[in-house]
Formats: sequence, C-alpha cells, structure tokens
Amino acid sequence: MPGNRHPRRGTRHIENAEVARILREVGDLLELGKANVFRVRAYRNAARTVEELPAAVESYFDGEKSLTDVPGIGTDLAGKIDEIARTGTLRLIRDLRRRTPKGAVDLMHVRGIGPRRARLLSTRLGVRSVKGLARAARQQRIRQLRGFGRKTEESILREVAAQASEEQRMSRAEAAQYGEALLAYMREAPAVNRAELAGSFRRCRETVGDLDVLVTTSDAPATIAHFAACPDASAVLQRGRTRATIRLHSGLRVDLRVIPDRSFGAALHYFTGSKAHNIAIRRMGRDRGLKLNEYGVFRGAQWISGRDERDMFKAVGLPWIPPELRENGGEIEAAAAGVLPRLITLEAIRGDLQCHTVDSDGRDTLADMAEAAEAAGYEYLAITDHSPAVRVTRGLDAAGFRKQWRRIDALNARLRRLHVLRGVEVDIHADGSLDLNDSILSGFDLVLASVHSAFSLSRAAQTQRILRAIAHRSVDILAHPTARQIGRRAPIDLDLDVVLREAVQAGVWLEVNGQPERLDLDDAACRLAGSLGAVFVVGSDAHSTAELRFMRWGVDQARRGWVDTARVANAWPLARLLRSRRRAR
Ligand code: DGT
Ligand code: CA
Ligand code: CA
Ligand code: ZN
Repeated sequence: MPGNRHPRRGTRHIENAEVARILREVGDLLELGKANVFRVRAYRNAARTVEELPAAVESYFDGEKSLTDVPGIGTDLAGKIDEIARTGTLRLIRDLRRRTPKGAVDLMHVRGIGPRRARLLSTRLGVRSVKGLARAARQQRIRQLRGFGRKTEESILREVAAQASEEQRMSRAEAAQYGEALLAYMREAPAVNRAELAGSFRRCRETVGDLDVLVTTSDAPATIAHFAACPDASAVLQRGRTRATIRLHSGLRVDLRVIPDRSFGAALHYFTGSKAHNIAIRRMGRDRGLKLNEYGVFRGAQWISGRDERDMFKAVGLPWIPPELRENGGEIEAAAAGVLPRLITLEAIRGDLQCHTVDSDGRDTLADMAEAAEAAGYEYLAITDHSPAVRVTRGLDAAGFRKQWRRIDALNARLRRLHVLRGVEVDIHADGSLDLNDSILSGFDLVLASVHSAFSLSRAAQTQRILRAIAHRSVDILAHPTARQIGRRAPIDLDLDVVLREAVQAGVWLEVNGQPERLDLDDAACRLAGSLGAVFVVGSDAHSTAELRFMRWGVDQARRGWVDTARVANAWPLARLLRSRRRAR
C-alpha cells in the first residue's frame, strides 16, 4: 500500500467513505440552495474521487503527495477535505444545514423528487422526513400543492415503500470501509485478543443490514466502553455486559458481542449465520445427541468444543463450509457428499479482462493501467475501451482502436511480466447487432459485448437482442449481462435461463463484474450459470488504476455464486486462456 497510513498529529482517523458522504451532503445542500451546477458537481465528483483514493485521505497531508495533485481536486476542495480530516465535519455544512429547510436533503433522495420539489414539500407542507412524506401522501395532501398531481402523489408513495426496504441496507464495498476501520480500532484496545466481522458481511452478501463484530477480551467492560467511545459513532443504541450496539454517522448500525475465548469458534459460526444454515446445523447436532449454540458444542451440560469454527462442523461430521455458501441452499448436502466447490480466490486471479483508459471513459492512461496491473502481480490485462455508440463515454472507432493497438504493441515490447491484450467492450444495439463491424472485431484478442442502452425493452425483445449478440462469432465474453446498477437501475428483463444456456452452448464466457454498483452476474445467476457448465470471467471494469482493486468485489460475488476456480478463465495461464477463447475454437 503506497503512502503513509499514520495520521499526522492533530488529525483523527476518518474513513474515506465518511469524507465522501460529507462531500456528497454538501453537494445536495448546495443544490437545494440553488447553487451553481458546476459547484454542485465539483463536490459530487470529489466525493467519488475520494472514495477511490488508494490510501486514507489524511496520508495526503503529510508532505510526500498532495491532494491537489489528484485530478478534480483544487486548492479549495483540498482545504475542505483537510478540514473534514481534522475536525470530522465542515463549517460550510453547518451553515448550509441552517439555511436549508429541515429534512429536505432526505426528501431529495426519494426517486422522482429533485431539489425544487423537496424545498416545496418541506416549506409548504412542513414535511420533515421520508416518513412524513409517506404520511402526507396517504392523507392526499401532496396533490393539493401546485405542480404535484394525483399521479405524482401515488408514485411518491410507491417509491417510499420500495426504498424503505433497500435503503436500510448498505452496499458491501461501503460497509467494508467502516467494518475494516472498526476492526482496526477494536484491535487497538489493550484487552482485546481477537476481533472479527461476522454476519452477512462475512458471508459476502452484496448488501448488509448491519455489521456484526465479535471480540474476545480479558476485560469485557473496558472493551465495551472502548466500542461505545468509537469516534465514528453517532449514538449508542444498546449497552449491556456482553454486547452493545452503536450507530455510525453514516447510519450503519454495528452490533458488538464479547465472547469467552473458548467459545470464539462457536460464536463466529453462530453470528456468521445465516439463520437458516444455523438451524439446519443445530438440528444435525440434536440428531447426534449434541447441543450446539453460540458458546460451543455440549453433551448435556458438558462443554466439548467450540474454540475453533471447524469444531462446529466436525461435531456434525462435516468439513468446514466457506461462509459465502452458508444459506442452507445445498451447502450442507454438498459438504456431506464431499463435493463442495473450490471457490475462486483473489490470489488465484492471474489477470483482469475488463478495464477502461482515457481513450474512452477511463481516468488513467493505457501505460498507467498496464503498470498498475503489473505492480498488482497480474500476468495479463485486457484493455477494453468502449465502442462509439456509448456516446457519453466518447468510445473509440475502428481507426482509434488501430492506433491503440500500436501503442499496446509498443507497451508489450517494454513490459517484462505483464502481457497487454487488445480488447474492446463493444456495445450491443437495441436490435442485437454490434457497434463495430467484423473486419475490426476480428483483429482484437478479446471481445466483450454489453448493454448500455434500451434497458426497458420487453422481455421477449431483450432476450432476442442478447441471443443475437451471443450468436455473433467474434464475441468472447458477455459483460455485465443484466446491466443492473444496484439501487439505481433494475436488471434488464431477460429470460436468463435461455440466455445462459445459449452462452454456454456457444462458448461465450460470462462476466462477474466487480464494480460495487454492478456485481453482475449476481450470486443466484452465477449459481445457475455454473450448473449449466459456464466459464466465468471476473473483471474489475476499472475506470482508473485505483479501481483495479474492484476485482475483490467480483471475486466475493462469484464465491457467493459457488464459482469454482477451475471454471474461471482469468485464473488460467495466458496460453490456456487464448487457446480456449471462443474465436480460437
Ligand atoms: P443482515 O444484517 O440483515 O445483512 O443479515 P445478517 O445475516 O448479518 O443478520 P443479523 O445481523 O440479524 O444476525 C447475524 C447472525 O446472527 C445471523 O446471520 C445468524 C445469527 N442469528 C441472529 N438471530 C438468530 C436467531 O434467532 N437464530 C439463529 N440460529 N441465529 C441467529
Ligand atoms: Ca448483520
Ligand atoms: Ca446484527
Ligand atoms: Zn460496460
């Protein structure tokens, strides 16, 4: 990890995600205050940039490197970020909040409500929260406002209901920042021996409801006090002798349990869940005359084991089952039969097969991306810039790609350990045709095809569209196959079963995209594809060198989908990968 992670004196540690959250709130508040759009956008872009920094923000204030060297961050923003890092907040945000109608920021996060409507709802109807908004809609008060009709009111009610369920959950990538920081913080406490994250986070679910932290300690009261005093906590919701719950400024709740040393494995198993998995394992124990709980394995009143998580499985005659599989979805039967998959790991990944450069919508150059991939230990990297149809991203045309190939050749002559592949992410038109013609497509080492438009075609039309793309002989990989963006865009309506079967039949590999908001295919689709005999590719879809690390999230999602290392093309050596491509067969 480059850079110095030690905060300078006078700077408390703050997560990049927290800094980003504050910058985003400034953007929202400015927009509500009718500020200049460029100023609003500058804060939102800065939030994204901060999230992607390769090191903690405070490491940018100790001389060696400077935040102002980061594209998009000028001296003004750098000053603001410095203030956040020093004080945990911003004077500006306090001023803005004072001038903004209460609750308006929350209202703006309801789909269909922009700053103008949020202001009106807050000032005219006195709506102060999303709950209040739902109440006002049910009482049919919203339709009485000018510019709001009955239809708007109904759609607001639907959105609030839909968001109520998903908004409570945080994406895995964001939760990871808070969770890992909290673990480090808990491990600093003198009495703490072990600290681990359990729950849905350990099972690698794509979102988490809350975080579950387990610790063993020689001094439970001191450890609980340390937890409650966490600088990231906005409230202590519960506090007992062996457990406590806090809420972080981001809204994320964290449960802490203090565990006796000899029960650590039992508690880790219990609090990792899922509940359905736990119940099934406990039942197996009961059949053997054993009691299994969060303290251990018992025969009658006698404690037998539970120090190590393996003890829990051993007690019921099973090998250890990876947390990602623990959903009582067949993992217990597979373990009993000795046919658990050898799940793909980050270490097994030899290269990345999707990334973008400044030649389309990436933020770093071809050479930068290649050098970063080499530094990450990869053997190969496919550069897969967009084709022209993806207009917002300024894709490359045939001539542009030919020029890029010459630069790739020159790069390959220079690089020692990494081989750069000539790739492309070619757009699939609404009718299923591709955005580049065969004469250029045949010149690539690897062709990814994907959907970036016409998301709302009928199921039949959408399925035909993808089938037609798959039938195209130059397509090697179907990238982010459902085009969903978590919390923003539903998956396209597809007969996934038919599409996956056809892809497998044609020898088209299926991507598991590691962008935190994509994670596409998702876990269930991976499992289905795997059962049909699919070959997978895990890609970061990096748009900067920092985003090459998104491989991690793709691997996690693939693991949840039971993906075996042997079935992942980019875990193969380059020669095998090239030989096995659809076009080579
Ligand atoms: P989440 O937080 O909604 O993303 O999902 P989890 O799985 O982290 O659920 P959470 O935080 O409520 O509880 C953590 C784990 O504790 C859960 O996966 C299994 C275990 N657990 C919680 N309540 C029960 C229960 O009533 N019975 C059993 N057997 N296990 C439970
Ligand atoms: Ca949880
Ligand atoms: Ca919990
Ligand atoms: Zn894409």
